[in-house]
Amino acid sequence: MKTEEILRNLEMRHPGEREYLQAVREVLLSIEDVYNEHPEYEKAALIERLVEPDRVLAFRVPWTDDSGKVHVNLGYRVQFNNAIGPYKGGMRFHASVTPSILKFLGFEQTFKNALTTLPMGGAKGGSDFSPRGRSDAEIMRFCQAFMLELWRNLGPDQDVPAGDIGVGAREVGYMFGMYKKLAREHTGTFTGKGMEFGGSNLRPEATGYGALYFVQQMLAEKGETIAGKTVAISGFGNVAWGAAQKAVELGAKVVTLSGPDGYIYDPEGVSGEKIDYMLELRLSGEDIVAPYAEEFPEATFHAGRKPWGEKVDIALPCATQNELDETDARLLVTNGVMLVAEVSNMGCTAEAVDYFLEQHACFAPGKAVNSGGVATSGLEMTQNAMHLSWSNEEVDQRLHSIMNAVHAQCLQYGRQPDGYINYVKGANVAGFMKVAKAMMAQGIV
Ligand code: 2IT
Repeated sequence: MKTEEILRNLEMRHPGEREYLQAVREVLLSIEDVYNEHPEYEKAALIERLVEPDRVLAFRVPWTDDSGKVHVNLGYRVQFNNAIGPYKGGMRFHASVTPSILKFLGFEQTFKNALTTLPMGGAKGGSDFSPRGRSDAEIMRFCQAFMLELWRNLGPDQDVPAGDIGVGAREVGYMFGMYKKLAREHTGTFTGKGMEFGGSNLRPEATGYGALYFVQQMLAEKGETIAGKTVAISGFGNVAWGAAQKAVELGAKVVTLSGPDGYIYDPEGVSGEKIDYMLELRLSGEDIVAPYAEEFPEATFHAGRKPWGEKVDIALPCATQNELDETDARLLVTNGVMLVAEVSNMGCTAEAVDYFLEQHACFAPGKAVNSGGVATSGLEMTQNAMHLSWSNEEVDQRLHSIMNAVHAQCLQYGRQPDGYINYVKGANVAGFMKVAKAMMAQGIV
């Protein structure tokens, strides 16, 4: 593959789109070997077609705040690839959202969704709107204005959004409500819906639970179990919450959480009411973790710092992209970390990932580890299409077997001749092969 040439051309077309170029580079380097075994891919310009989104919808979103002031935000939907199913992926509302970030997320989503074994294409969307400090009424008006523009491009067999950072059940509810009114249909066009109107049991917990099921598999490969291990978690949102719950349930001790303001270290472990308190922290809308140490004085707050300097057995980045860099990776390895699993999308910088792989550390990438979230969204789509609802146990059992299948695919393509499991390569090659075969079968479109 002319990897460097493809990347250079991409960089010329999309200068400065750092996160997008980072995600594409990682995948292309991983798949070089298998790609070279298929000369027909080159003739079909498969890579050139795969790295560009099918389309990017961009629009302005005008809305009025509680004082009557009008604001204009930017809204996007990146419909990346629908070779294996309808476009599927979350919406992110955060001040940092740019086309580059949504393109990286849509690209990652395409491979992640392929790994889930379910028929879902890849997409991502969102806005640079920040829900921080906004009232419920303001958030509703923003969601409605956003949908007014986007609704025609969505549908249960077309494009099915869900949540991501800044978009939870409340925002999905407001967006779905407006969609339903405009489209005059009640279908599964969003996932992560409320339980009363088509949501799936366990969807809120699924990303974190699935990540821990995946971690259990990684540990089992090493002849280890999670019971008694100490765990550093970053973030305190929906994903961190589910991960903390399941880690504690499996007998581990979660000692950190973090926010944009710093991290908390709790030597007694984040469990029970402390996990419920994470929901309160989130509801405050302030996006800070410091109040945890006031509520639970045994914990200490470390302003402006990340939790990766703590000595732990397992590190689970659960906050956002590029939150763990090479310095952090070196610290973790020096402190004897046994396993690092990205639960956030592209949680580690490219340099951190390279370092983990060089060190033969037990490391797995977000597109495999966090795929339980979108997989359960896929289960929500199935339930909606069948007009029924599965029990907690049924969804959990399906989620569990999907995570085992994702892990098995990583082993199939990631096991190196020396026995080391390169999960990055495994996930990228497995996801790529499925999408590539579907694209080849469907001709030049
Ligand atoms: O990054 C992700 O996989 C998500 N935010 C969930 C996407 C989904 O459609 O459930």
